[in-house]
Amino acid sequence: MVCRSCGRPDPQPFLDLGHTPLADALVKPDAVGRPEDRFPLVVAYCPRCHLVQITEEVPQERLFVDNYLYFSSFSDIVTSHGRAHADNLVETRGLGADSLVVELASNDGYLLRRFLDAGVPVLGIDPAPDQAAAAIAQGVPTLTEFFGIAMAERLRSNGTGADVIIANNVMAHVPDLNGFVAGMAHLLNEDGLITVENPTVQDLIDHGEFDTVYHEHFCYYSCLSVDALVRRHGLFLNDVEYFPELHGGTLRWYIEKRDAPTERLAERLAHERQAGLDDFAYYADFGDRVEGIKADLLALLRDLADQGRTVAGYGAAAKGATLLNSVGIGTDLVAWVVDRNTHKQGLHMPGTNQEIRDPAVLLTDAPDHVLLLAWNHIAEIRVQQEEYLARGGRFIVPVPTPKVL
Ligand code: JHZ
Ligand code: ZN
Repeated sequence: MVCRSCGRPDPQPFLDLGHTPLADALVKPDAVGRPEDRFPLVVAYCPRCHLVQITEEVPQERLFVDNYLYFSSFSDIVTSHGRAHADNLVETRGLGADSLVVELASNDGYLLRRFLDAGVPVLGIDPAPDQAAAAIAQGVPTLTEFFGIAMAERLRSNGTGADVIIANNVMAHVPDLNGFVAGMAHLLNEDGLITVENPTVQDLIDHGEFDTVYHEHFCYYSCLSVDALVRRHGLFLNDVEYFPELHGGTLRWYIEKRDAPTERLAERLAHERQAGLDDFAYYADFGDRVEGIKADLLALLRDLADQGRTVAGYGAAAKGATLLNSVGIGTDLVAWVVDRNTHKQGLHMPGTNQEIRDPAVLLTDAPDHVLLLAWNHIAEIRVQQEEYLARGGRFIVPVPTPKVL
C-alpha cells in the first residue's frame, strides 16, 4: 500500500492485532455462531509525513452504513464538550442568521442543534442512515451521504459556502484523506474556520490504547501529520487544544486558509518532535508492549474465573470489540456486556458473542467485577454505577495496565 496522506510506498508496520471482525458489526441473536468476516488489523507509520495508519481498507459502506449503531447522544461528557465548543464558536466567530455551519459526520445532530438554537443555520452530512434520520427528526437538515471533494463541488455550485466546518471523529474514518481535506478546502469560505477533533496517536502509544485501533479508524493523528496533510490543500494548521480526558486524549485542530500559527501550536509541534513522533523508533516497540498488556489482562481474567468470580463488561464500544477479539476474551471470561445505547441492546459482540444488556442488570445480576471496555467514559460510568460500587462491585480497567480498581 501507499501512505493515505503523502503517497509514499510501504509505511512501516509496528503493530499486528491479527484478523478481527468489524468492531461495530454487532451480531443479531439468530446469527450468533455463524462465521463472521474478519480482516487483518495492522498499524504502520509513514516516515515521510508521520501519519500512522492501518494497512487494510474495508469498504466504507460496510463500516458506516451497514453496521453502525454509534449514537453520540449516549455520552453526556461528549455532548457537553461539543455544546461548549458550539457556544464558543458562536461567540468568537460572531455567527448569526447569515452564517453557515457545516458538520461532517454530524451523527444524531446533537451538536448542530445547539447552533440552530442560537439562530445559526446549519447543514449536517452523515452517511449513517439511522443517525441522520434522528438528526432530521429533531430539525437538523442533514444529507445522508459520504463527504468528499465531489460533494463539496456540488454544494459550491449550488451556492453553498461554509463559515465554519466541524469534523469531530471523522478524519480518522476516511480512506480518501486527500479527497476529504480537498473537499473541506473547497467548501470553506475565504475567512472561514475548520475545527477537527481526533484522539491523538501520542496518547494511543504512551497509554497503550491499542484497543482504539479498528477498521473504522484508518488514521491516527498528530499535529505533525495534520500539518503536512492540510498544507497540501492550501490550508494551514494554526492552533490546537488538548483534552486529555476525552476518548483517551483528544486534540482539536484549528485550520484556516491564512497562515497564522499560534504560540500554542508551535509548542505542541515542538513537544511532538521532542517525544519522537517523527521517528519510527518511537513506535517500534509498541507491538511488544501491547503483547504484554494482552497477556496481563488474560492472566487477570483467568485468575478471577479460577476463583469463581463473575465478570461482565461495560460498553459495547468499538474499542471493546478490538480488546475482546485481540486478547481472546470469550464468554467464559466475560459473560455479557452492558451498554446504555438502546440500539445495541439485545445484539451480541462481534467475534466473541457476549450478549449486550441494559446497564440496570449490573444491580440485579450483580457480577463481582466489571471490565470497563469503554474505559474512556470512566468518570461518567462511575457516577452512574455508584450503587453497584457501593454494594462491593469492582471495576477493572484494561489499559494502560490491566488492573482491578
Ligand atoms: P465509545 C466510537 O468508538 C465510534 P467507541 C467512532 N468510530 C469513534 O471514532 C469514537 O467513538 C470516537 C456506551 N455508554 O464512545 C455508549 C454507556 O453505555 O467509547 C457506547 O455504545 N454508558 C465514531 O464505540 C459505548 O458505551 C455510558 O455512560 O469505542 C462507548 O463507546 C457512556 C458514557 C457510554 O466509543
Ligand atoms: Zn505519508
